[in-house]
Amino acid sequence: MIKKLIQKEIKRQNKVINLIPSENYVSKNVLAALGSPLTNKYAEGQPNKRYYFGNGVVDEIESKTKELVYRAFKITSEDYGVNVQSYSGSIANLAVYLASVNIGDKILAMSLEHGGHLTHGHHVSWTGKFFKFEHYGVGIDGHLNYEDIAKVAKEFKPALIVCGATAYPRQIDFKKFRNIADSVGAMLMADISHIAGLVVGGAHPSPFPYADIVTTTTQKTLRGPRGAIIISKKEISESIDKAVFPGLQGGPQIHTIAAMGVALEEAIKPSFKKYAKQVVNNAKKLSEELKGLGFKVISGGTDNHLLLVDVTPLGLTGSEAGSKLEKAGIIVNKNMIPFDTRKPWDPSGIRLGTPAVLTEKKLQEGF
Ligand code: DSN
Repeated sequence: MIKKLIQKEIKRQNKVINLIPSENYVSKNVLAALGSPLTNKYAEGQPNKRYYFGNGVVDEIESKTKELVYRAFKITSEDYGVNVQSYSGSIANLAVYLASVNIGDKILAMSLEHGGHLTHGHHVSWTGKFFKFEHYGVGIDGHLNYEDIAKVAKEFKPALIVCGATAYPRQIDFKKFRNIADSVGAMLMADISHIAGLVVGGAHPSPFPYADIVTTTTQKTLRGPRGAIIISKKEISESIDKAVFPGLQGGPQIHTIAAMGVALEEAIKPSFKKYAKQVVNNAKKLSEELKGLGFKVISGGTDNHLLLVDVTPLGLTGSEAGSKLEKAGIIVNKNMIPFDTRKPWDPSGIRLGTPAVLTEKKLQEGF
C-alpha cells in the first residue's frame, strides 16, 4: 500500500512544475545511496572512534564525505572542522548555539518575518526559548541595511551573530557581517542552507573566510539528501561534534552521509557550476517577466535562486494564489513578505524558486 502511494507521489513530482526554492530532485546515485543497506548500521562516534564494531567501511565513507566538503567549499582541514552527522538543519543550528555560547546568552539573527528561519530564535522554536535573541530585518526596500544591523548589534551586544536566510532574494555580504561581529566581539555564524549549491557552484559569494561557523542543509540548491553539514573553525569544532552527538543525537544516518558524499561528488563537477549559474539567471528572468506583467516582486528582483511576490495587489492572499497555482500544476509555498500585515497561515506573498525546475525532468526520467 505504501509502495503504491510512493509511486503516486513520483507521478505527481514528474507532472508538476516545482517552484519551491528549497526543494530539488536528487540524482539516481544519491537516491541509491539513501536506499542502501548502510541504513542497517549503527555508528555512534566519529570516524575511527566508534562505540560499535564493524565500522571500517563506514569510517571510510564518513571520512571521504568530509574530504568532499573541504573540496567543495575550498577550505582546509588545518583551519576548519567538519561535521556531517546532523539529521537536519534545525539540529545543526541548535548544536552550534549550544556549543558556541551559553544557554541564556544573547544572539542576533534575521527575523523569520523578514526572511530568517524558525531556528534563528523565533519564539515558537526552542532556540528562541533557550537563548536571548534579538532580530534584525530588511529595510523598506527589501534589502538588508548593514548600517542598521551594526547599530542593533552595538546596542544589543550579542555573543553570536547569525546571518543567512530562507526567504531573502539578495546576496548576503558576509564580509560586512564579519565587520559587524568584530565591532562587538561576537562570533559569526552563516546559515547558508538555501544558497549552499550556489556557493559551491560559484554563483554566490562564499561565507569563507568570514564566518566562524557555517551550517547548511544538503537537500536544497546542493541537490543532496535531507541532512546537514556544520563547518567550524578548528577551536570550536570538537565542542560542535559533542553537541551533535551525544548532545542532541544518537547514531548518525550513514546512508544519508553517503548520499551527501555522492551529491558533493556531483557538485564539484564543472557541470554543477553551469547549473548554479543558470538557476540564478532563470530566477532573474522569472522576476523580470513577472515584473513586466505587473507583479510586485519584493526588493525589486533577485540575486539568487528565489523571489518573493506580494500577491495582494491581485486581490489574492498567499494561500489563494498558492492553491490556484497548484490547480494549474505549479507548486509554490505561501510566504510572509517583509512588514506583512497578514498572518503566516495566510500571508500576503508566495515564494518562488528555480533550483528544482532546472533539474527535474532529467533526473526523474526512468526512475
Ligand atoms: N523549510 C525550509 C524552506 O523551505 O526554506 C527552511 O527550513
